[in-house]
Amino acid sequence: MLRYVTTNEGKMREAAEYLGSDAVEQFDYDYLEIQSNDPGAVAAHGAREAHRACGEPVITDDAGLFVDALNGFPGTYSSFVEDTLGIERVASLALAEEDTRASFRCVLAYCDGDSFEAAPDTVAREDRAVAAASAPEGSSTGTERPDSADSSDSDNAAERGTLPVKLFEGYVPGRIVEPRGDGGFGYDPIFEHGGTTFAEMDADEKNALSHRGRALAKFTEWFETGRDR
Ligand code: ITT
Ligand code: NA
Repeated sequence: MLRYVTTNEGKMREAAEYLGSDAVEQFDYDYLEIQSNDPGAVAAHGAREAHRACGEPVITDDAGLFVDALNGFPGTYSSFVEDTLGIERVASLALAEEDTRASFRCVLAYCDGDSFEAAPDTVAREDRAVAAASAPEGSSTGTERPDSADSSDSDNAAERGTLPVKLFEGYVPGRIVEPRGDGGFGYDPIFEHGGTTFAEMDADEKNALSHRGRALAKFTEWFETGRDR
């Protein structure tokens, strides 16, 4: 069975809603997160570690909120900033700016120990163009590559570096608002898309347009159509 590696119940709810609760189960494993402003690098590193820990096919999910006027803050540090500042203070910082545009990004990393033959670039071109246009410099999303960040932190660096991982990215633009709604999780109450905050949507509505829903759609298409191998 496919394992969704997360300690976050909100992520798991959305993944199970999208993939079906009999197709995926939670692997509540707190992998060591590398420090990087690239969510793809964080997710890829986690997927290798989680696969090595359980031997089953795994997906990791690294996500974050990127506020344009704050140069992409809190980005890959969204979890730490949610715990330290809290979402209201992030909203205050963003709302002090003239430009309140922001985006959510999610990178899913799949690893089952098998290799993938196709070109390793799994991020759709059009999405990348959108992300590049709006994301701050230096935060461009990864596709699979030899992880330089992986090579120094483990005595199994060589093996870890060769375990193939496939990445799927989702991106959604929006803007920061005062908190509204009590659904969803994390930064959902302060993120508005099309006049509605993510916390005002149910999981189904959010999946239809969210960063995670878009990444899950790409994963599903690949997973169900031969996996390029
Ligand atoms: P795992 O690493 O165990 O999956 P986490 O919550 O630490 O759980 P991240 O490292 O990816 O996950 O941190 C993501 C942060 O962004 C965290 O503060 C989440 O609450 C927030 N976040 C992620 N996806 C979100 C979403 O769809 N809506 C609102 N906030 C989200
Ligand atoms: Na995390």
